[in-house]
Amino acid sequence: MIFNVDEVRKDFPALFQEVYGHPLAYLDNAATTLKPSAVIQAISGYYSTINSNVHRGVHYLSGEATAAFENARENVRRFINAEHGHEVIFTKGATEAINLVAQSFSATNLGRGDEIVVSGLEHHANLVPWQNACRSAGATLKIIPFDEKGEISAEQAGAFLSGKTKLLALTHVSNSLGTLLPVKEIIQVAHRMGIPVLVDGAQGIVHCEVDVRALDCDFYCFSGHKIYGPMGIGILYGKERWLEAMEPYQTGGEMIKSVSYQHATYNDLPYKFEAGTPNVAGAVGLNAALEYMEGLGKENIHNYEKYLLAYTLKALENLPAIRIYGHPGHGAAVISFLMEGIHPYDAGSVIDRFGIAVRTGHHCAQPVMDRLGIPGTIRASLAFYNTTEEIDRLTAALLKVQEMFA
Ligand code: 7TS
Repeated sequence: MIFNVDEVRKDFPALFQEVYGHPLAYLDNAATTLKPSAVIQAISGYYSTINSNVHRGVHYLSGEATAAFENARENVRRFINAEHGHEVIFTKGATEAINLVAQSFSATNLGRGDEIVVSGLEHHANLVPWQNACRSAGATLKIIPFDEKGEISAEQAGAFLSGKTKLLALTHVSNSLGTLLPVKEIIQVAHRMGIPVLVDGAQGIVHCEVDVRALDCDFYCFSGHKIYGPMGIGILYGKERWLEAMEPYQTGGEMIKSVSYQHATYNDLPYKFEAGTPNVAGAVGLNAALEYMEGLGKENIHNYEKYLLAYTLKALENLPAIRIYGHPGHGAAVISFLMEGIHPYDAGSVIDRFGIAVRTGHHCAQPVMDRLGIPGTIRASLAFYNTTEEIDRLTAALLKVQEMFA
């Protein structure tokens, strides 16, 4: 394997700490990833020198801040292969990006009797905003159920679309079960019916090669902090024609062209959707994260993650009385499981004492857990800095849990 994980780990200072006397094994990457030094230095460098507002002053540092911010936008554009830089909107995260579309798109496109369709696998961030949009418009929210493997086929998805559907919103990769949805095929089905599609890429951008033009999605969003960048910055990609036709999400400074006491005209894309002082340090940090990933090679990263996922699944499958939820065959590096007769919270607290960070609970996907008839799961989510030794420590801890609760 070309990927030298021991070398890569040196780039992540947070890995070198002890928790309860054990070296940290961080397996909660779907919640947020650790940051490489390059990102930490980029943020610190921004505040140590440039630290100016964008698009405003004529002074030197303001120009530097604007250049850094717009350079970050251009690199995000390239990273996801968007056609135009102005199709890339900075938000504070995936949640804000989805709320932006749910409010602005719905304001002009959603009416009484219309329908929004989402998948049954969604994180609350791609469900609750649509519940609200439908309630406000008098529209109906329809849910595409997932099968017992946690999967949804393009055919199943298509059956829920109709002439009433105004938008389909679905996740690229499920954060609770790890399922990788066939989004490209689903988008083709929706487009044949003239229905735009929003893809929640909060997990997908991390584990998949994302090309928004090849996918032909109408919207794609993600959070910086899940892709080794800082918290408080995220991206909404939208096709120009949709963004042009949408109302601003928030109003105030930056997003205007001219203002009188009674009226305002709005700025062009992307600024129309970026009211107020943006998170410039966040954009600079995100840019550093994307450059860092490209330096390692996205393909190398994804291959190593696949290897680690296969290793983890095998290790877990070999343990007694364990049930894995979701279908590992079409999964990304997120594994949800339960141990027979043991509540996930009990297991999680014991595992924590071994310095192993996993998430337990409903993973902000309560309807998924309801559908499975379980209170929650234990979730191990992997990143390219994790090792097989850490997985071995996890399985040893799980055996301990079983011993304790036997
Ligand atoms: N969509 C998906 C698929 C997610 O996994 C998350 C966060 C979000 C949206 C929201 O992202 P945010 O950055 O705006 O909060 N998922 C998780 C998780 O799985 N554990 O903690 C956060």
